[in-house]
Formats: sequence, C-alpha cells, structure tokens
Amino acid sequence: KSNTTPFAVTANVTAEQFKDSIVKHLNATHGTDVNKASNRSWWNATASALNEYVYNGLSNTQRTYFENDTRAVHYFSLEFLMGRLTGNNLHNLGLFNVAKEALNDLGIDIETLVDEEEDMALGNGGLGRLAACFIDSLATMHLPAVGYGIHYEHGLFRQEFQQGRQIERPDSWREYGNPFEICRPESVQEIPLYGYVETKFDENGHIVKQWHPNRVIKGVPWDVPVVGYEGTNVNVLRLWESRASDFFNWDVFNAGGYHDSHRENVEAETISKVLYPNDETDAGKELRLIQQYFFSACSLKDIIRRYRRVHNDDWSKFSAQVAVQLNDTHPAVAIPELMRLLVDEYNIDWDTSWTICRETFSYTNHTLLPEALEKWSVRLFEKVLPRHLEIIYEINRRFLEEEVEAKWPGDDEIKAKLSIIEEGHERMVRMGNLSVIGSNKVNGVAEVHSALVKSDLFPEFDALWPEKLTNVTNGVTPRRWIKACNPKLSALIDETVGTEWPTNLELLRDLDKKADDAKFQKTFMDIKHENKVELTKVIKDLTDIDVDPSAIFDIQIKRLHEYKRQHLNLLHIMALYRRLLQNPDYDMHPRVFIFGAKAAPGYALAKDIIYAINKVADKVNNDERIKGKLKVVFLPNYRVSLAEKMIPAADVSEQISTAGKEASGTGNMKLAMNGAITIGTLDGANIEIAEEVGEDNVVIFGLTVDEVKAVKKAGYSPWDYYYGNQEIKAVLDWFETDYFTPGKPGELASIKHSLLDGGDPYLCLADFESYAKAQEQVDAKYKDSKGWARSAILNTAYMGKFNSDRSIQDYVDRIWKLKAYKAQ
Ligand code: 26V
Repeated sequence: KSNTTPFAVTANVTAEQFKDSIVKHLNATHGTDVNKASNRSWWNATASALNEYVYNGLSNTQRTYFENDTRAVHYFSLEFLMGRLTGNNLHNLGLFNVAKEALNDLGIDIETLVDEEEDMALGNGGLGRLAACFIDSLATMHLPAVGYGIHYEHGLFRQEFQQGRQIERPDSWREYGNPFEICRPESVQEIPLYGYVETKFDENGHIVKQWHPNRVIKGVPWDVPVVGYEGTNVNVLRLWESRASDFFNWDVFNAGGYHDSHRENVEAETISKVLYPNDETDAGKELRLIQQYFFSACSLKDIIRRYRRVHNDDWSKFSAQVAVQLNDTHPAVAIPELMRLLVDEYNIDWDTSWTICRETFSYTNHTLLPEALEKWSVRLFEKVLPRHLEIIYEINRRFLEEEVEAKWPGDDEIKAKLSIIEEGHERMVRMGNLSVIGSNKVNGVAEVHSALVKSDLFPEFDALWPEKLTNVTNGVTPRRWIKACNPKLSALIDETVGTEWPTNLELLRDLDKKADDAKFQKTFMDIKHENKVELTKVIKDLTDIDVDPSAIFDIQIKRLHEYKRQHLNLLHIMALYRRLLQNPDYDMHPRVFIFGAKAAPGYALAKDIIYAINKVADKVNNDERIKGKLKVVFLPNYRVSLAEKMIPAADVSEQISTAGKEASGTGNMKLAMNGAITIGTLDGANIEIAEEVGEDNVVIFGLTVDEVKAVKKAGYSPWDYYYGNQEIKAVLDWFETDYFTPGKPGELASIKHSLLDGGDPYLCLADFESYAKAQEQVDAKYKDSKGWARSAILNTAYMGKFNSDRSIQDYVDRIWKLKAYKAQ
C-alpha cells in the first residue's frame, strides 16, 4: 500500500507522483538520466522535487507577511549550525515516507541518499545549533522571522585523527553547489569600511559628521528556506557573502591595476571565507570584527529597505515592526550602526534615534566565561569603524552622565564598571556593556545562568533597570531531534500518544502511564537496542573498533573544553581500567564510553585531552585482561549529522561541567528526550531537567554553584585530593609513564600538570570522588533492567518543557511580542 502524506500542503502527493518529479528533475534540472545518475545526482534531483513544495510555501508565506505588514523578529547570529536539510525538509513537509517509497521504486535507498549531503556546519557548537533550532520553531509556529548570518564558504573544520591527534581540514560544504540556497542579486548591499570622519557644519551651524570610508564591500544575499513543521510557513535564513564592490574595482582596473583589482577581490572575499573555529575564546582579530560589522550592516540595510517600501520616511513605526535579537554580543556593532544610519544617513535627531534603537534590540548572553566576553581595542575599532567609535563614545557619555549619574551621583567606581570603555594599558570597547545599554531586554539561557547574569555579571545593570534582565531557558526542536533522527521511537510514540507531539511535546507526558508496563518497557528498550546496533556499525566504519550493543553506551558529545571536563570522564575511565586490572572480576556491567568533540585549533590542552583519550582507547580496547568490560571510542568529526546517529543510541548522557560554567547545554536535552539517563552536575539546564524528570531518573553529583564559589574562596588546592585519594594519585601519575604511549613517556603529562601545578581551575579533582560514586549508581541502576527502562521512558515522557517551541513562546511573550500569521 502506497504511503500517503499527513499534511494539507502535500495532501494527495503520491509516491508515484514524487517519483515522476524526481525523474523529471534528474533530466530537466540536472542533465542526467536514471541509467547513469550518480548518488549525488539522485540527491540533487530529490532536493529539486522537494523544493517545488518548499518554494510554494515560501511565496505564500512571504506574501502573507507582506500583505499583513507584520511585525517580525530578525535573529542576528554569526552562526547557524543547520546540519543537513534533505531529511529535515522532507519530514517537515510530511513527504519523508512518500520520498522513501518513490526512491525505493527507483532502486535507491533513502538513507544512502541523505548521506550524500554535506552538513551545513556554519557554527561552532551550542550557540549556533540553538539558532538553527529557533528558526525551525519560528517557522513551525507561523511567526514572521528572518535569520541573518554569514554565508561562509568554509564552515567549521573537518576533524581527522593522525596517530590519535586532531588535525584540521577545510570544510567545503558547497564545493559542488547546494540545492537549498537561492542567490538574490536584486538585494545586494554595499558596506563601507575604514577611512576617517570629517566634522562639518550644516547651513544652520549644526555640527555634522561625515564618514569617508576608504573601502566598500558588496554583500550578496543567499536565502535558505526554513520549512516549518507541516510545511505551511516557510521562513528565510538570509546569509551574506562578501565580494569586492564593482564600483571600486572598476576604477582600479581602468587605472591599469589588474593585480591591484585582483587583490581587492581576494581581500573582500576573505570576509565570508571562513567561520572562526574558536568556541568561547576571543582572539580580537580584525577580520572577525569586520565579519561582525559586515553582516550586521548588510542585515540592517536590508530591514530598512523593506520597512521603507511601506512606511517611507515615517520612522515612528520602526520599532513596532522590527525586533532584532542579538545572538550573544557578536552582532552588537549593529547598535551603533543603526544609530549611524538614523542620525547620519536619515537625519533623525539623536534622542529619537536612540529611543528607536533601544526598543529594537534585545540581547541573549550565552556564557559567563571571562575569556569569551568580547572586547575590542579602541585602536582597532577606530581604524576599521571610526564613525562607530565616535557614536559609542556619545552613547557612553550620555549613559554615564545622565542615567548612571542620576542613580549613583558622584560614584566614579560604578561609572568605571558600567562604562562601555574599559580604561587601562590598552583601552577596550566592552561589547557586553554596549549590548545591555542598547537593548530592551537581556536574557540568559537557563534559570541558574540567568540568575548568575544578574548576580555576578551585570549586578549594577540589574539594579539600574530591574525589568531588563530576564531568562529564557533553551530548547531543541523535536522535529530533528526525535522525529527525524529516531524513527523507531517516533513510531512507538505515535502509537502510544498520537501523532500531534512534534508540535506539542507536553503530550509525551502520557507515556508515563506505560512506564511500568512490562510490554511497553520491552518495546522501548528493544528500540534502544536496535539504535545501538546501528551505531555499532557507524563505530566500526569510522574507527574499526568492535563494540557490543548490550554494553552500556555512555556518551559525551560537545565541544572540547576544560570546563566541560571530558578529562574528568577520562580520569574515571582510567580508574575503572585500573580497578579491572587489579581485580578482573570487578563487578560492572560492560560499558562503552563514546566521545565526540572538536577542539579549537589553537587550544593546546584541549587537543592534548583528545590525544589522551585516543591513547587510552588504544590500550583499553586491545587489553584482553579486562574481557571486553570496558571500551573507549572517540568518533572523529563530530557534527550535527553524526549527533543524529549517536543520540538515539545513548543509554547514559554525560553532562559534567563545573557548576556555574555551562550556561545551559542543549545536548543534555536531546539525549534525555531520546531516553538517555543523565549523569550530571547541578549546572545550566541540567537543574531544570532534573526538576522535570524527577530525581529518581537522573544521577546528580558534584559541587553546586555555591559550593564551587565557597571552595574557591577558601583557596582550593588540588594537591589535597592528589595526596588524599590514592586512586586519583595513581591515575594522575599514570599520565607521566609511557603506559599509554609506549616508548614516549610524558606525552600525556600536560593533563596532570594542568590538574596540579595548573591549579585545576575547573575542580576536576574536587568532584572526582562524587563522580565515581555516581557512576557506580549508574551501574547499579542499569543492572535493574526494569528500573532502568522505567527511568528511560520517564525521561522521554517528561522532557516536554525543552521543546524549542516553548523557548520561542517565552521570547514572544517576554521580549518580542509577535503575532502568528499562518501562510494563506
Ligand atoms: C565565542 C567566540 C569568540 C570569538 C571567536 C568565535 C566565537 C564563537 C563563539 C563564542 C561563544 C560561544 C558561546 C556558546 O556557544 N555558548 C553556549 O551556548 C549554548 C546555547 O545557549 C549553551 O547551551 C551552552 O551552554 C553555551 O556554552
């Protein structure tokens, strides 16, 4: 029996029709035929067949928004970690099963076909993937929204291991074209850079400033359609590519400077060439500032062009129509840029312009780590954006002299703290302060994080504007992170609670009625097992390691960072290995520890941790003495599409950051939804996950935020733990031998040093014992297979809160005040 589609926009599309469409596109769009088509051509043709429905939704949606002159949110982000689009778009249009059957008839396996697609890896980690989940939710909820970002030619680097060490290779996601993006030359923008500012007087004797830039860069927009679930609304992700301006180039070329003009092209194209691969450390590089300005300026001009098509020179409705959300401080230069456009280009007075600005922008903070808080040197700012620096000075002067002075008269200490300019050896522009001062709301990304934003990061701002700082707890889209990546679990959920859950995840709550039902438990755990079998094949394929799917699959997937403590996980693995060597009958259920993580290319210790895990893996996996009870796997090139294969197969989710350091986490949510049990600290969204799923269904360990502060205040010494716990001592000393690196003692010593001489800044040793105990609890819990199944089911059942639709509804209610418009 032929599959039918569940949604109105694709109702009545049969597999037969879809098949004809694929074949038609194979011939007419991609110039090949069924007899000689490569997998890539089949993929392209399938994408074209699918795009017919996407484009139909796109025009309906954009027309509906235009006709209703809707207020819209503009999500400004340097990163959108989209992953693959084929499967997602098929699912969201209700065409997945139709396409599967159509391809099957053509002799093509849909899983092989979707593996043809490169990930769109235009992001580093949490912040970028959150942006991707949010635009999925916005489209699903029929909310007028545009994502704005950069059309990087190269996304996050591809990771390979050479003798266990990370090496980085360029990512060329669109080398041979990409069927999901549309170039829009009709909406090109020109962006000025560098130069100087001239002070003049107008006919009324008023001072006017004129910026004389000495470079102009062209911004070319590429639109990626964002298909909401059920396919009705299709929003746009608009990504800017940089090119040399035709105008400038032409002059240079005519003057006989072919090589100069070529160099200008190269320099201009450099801006959108590559994504910065640093997660959480700010390097202060000129090109990065230019990237930030380039895309913010292109996006604002695009918004203003669209606004003026309807409202011309009436600026009074601007902030009623336009909300801009700044994804961290990365696009904060948009604030002085909007001021510049209003004051300098449209001749609006300062006060009116500033009111518009403050009503337009809001800012999300994603990290408290001091090294991630962006600062730009005044010298660099002045060189690249001289007019913006003047505007920032003026924003700052008015803020300090009027608002701060009114609240804290004569208090220079507070003024120094709240100033956008940090004084010192090198004067710096603080992008966080600029963002708070120029925004209407500021939010953290989980309850505990938002509380810390108020109490530790911006306490004076909170005192000044008690309504400004707020919380929106993160979420993830259940369309990608359950429905598309875990089809077997999804089918079981459909049978049990109906098919509406992808847009109303609270419906999963009904699964709790089945948590103690032996038959349901078996079905649920059988699905987990089948997913584990699938992952076993991926592991074999990528690493040649054999793992047993009946072992516990214990997964830690996230960027590699000391605060996330992959090395705490490693210390515990080594402790287990040691216990097994000392006592081959040491009682534990077999476990496979699986990692996925990229390290920033310049982060030496993070790379050493990857190397150490790989070296320990080599040894442990080949040691007959431990009878396969312990395996360690580091999967290379962790990315969205690999996450989609790992998450459905996880039994245990490692969320073990030092309390107070992980703003939220979102992998924690994806894993728990798919029935993994969290072992975690009381950090970020783990706290809220524990509240939702109940304390019997998570394993919590370690110091709390307050305890971490107290320990640090009292003067933490890792040596106390080294000498006080012989297992810790033995494991740390092991790093200095050549046990894991035969013939090369000391290759792993940097980890020991960071934890002892380095002061163990993230308190691994302080939390070790508690973590090891918690792991024993996990083991005991797994041995009670009914208890485990119950907990796994309840994790899926009680994760409804962490749907990104709920996050978006919170943004709408607390910040954006948007109305939904279903496309007609
Ligand atoms: C900083 C920098 C510094 C300059 C170079 C490029 C770059 C790129 C990203 C960042 C900051 C990344 C901050 C981030 O990803 N935070 C994560 O945000 C997630 C979504 O809110 C949250 O779940 C994670 O806990 C948080 O670490």
